[in-house]
Amino acid sequence: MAVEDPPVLAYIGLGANLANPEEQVRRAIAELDQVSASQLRQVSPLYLTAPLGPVAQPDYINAVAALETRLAPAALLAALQALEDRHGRDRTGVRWGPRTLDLDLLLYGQAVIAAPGLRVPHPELARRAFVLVPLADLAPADLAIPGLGRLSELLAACPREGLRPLRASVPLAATVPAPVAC
Ligand code: A4P
Ligand code: MG
Repeated sequence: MAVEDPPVLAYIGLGANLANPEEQVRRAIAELDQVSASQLRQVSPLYLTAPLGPVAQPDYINAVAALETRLAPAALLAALQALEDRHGRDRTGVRWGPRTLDLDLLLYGQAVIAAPGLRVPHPELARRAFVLVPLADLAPADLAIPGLGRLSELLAACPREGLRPLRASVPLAATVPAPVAC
């Protein structure tokens, strides 16, 4: 297994909307710290977000974690997919359909990767408030997102619709029917 030296700071997007999503995400956060050659550095608050996708499905719980890792990108993706599998992830459904756990490699340091099975920065990152808002909870506002601009600029261009901190008292569906993509 390839090993980076010095370690790289990667940002991981977590999403779940099936089988007790909050528990799925909280457990996955603890499990990220167990990924080999990696240490969990920071975790955003959890957000309740309106689903983005082609089918009707429950609201999501989303968060972002900062993981310091010595794994190479492909090895890190494999570890994330193994973790999804342990959460019963069913990959046979429609793209952007409901899932027990989704772990996306959003950023891997300043790397730009365009391999068939791995694209970094994550291709949808700039269009998703449910990624940008929790990412901005952790990362500096002037973080450069390779090829896309500064985090603060992406955030300013993306309406904060369709998400709210998990503990907000009003149910999301009652107030935020709008899509979460921008
Ligand atoms: N892949 C390529 N690049 C990456 C990357 N940077 N990180 C490949 C992770 N995977 C990457 O992913 C499909 C393939 O993408 C993988 O085999 C991997 O090699 P998947 O997780 O199996 O399938 P998916 O998640 O349905 O597809 P995709 O295109 O990754 O979807 P997204 O972008 O993950 O979106 N609505 C809300 N509110 N919150 C959400 O979290 N998530 C999605 C899924 C849809 N709607 C959502 C949310
Ligand atoms: Mg995914």
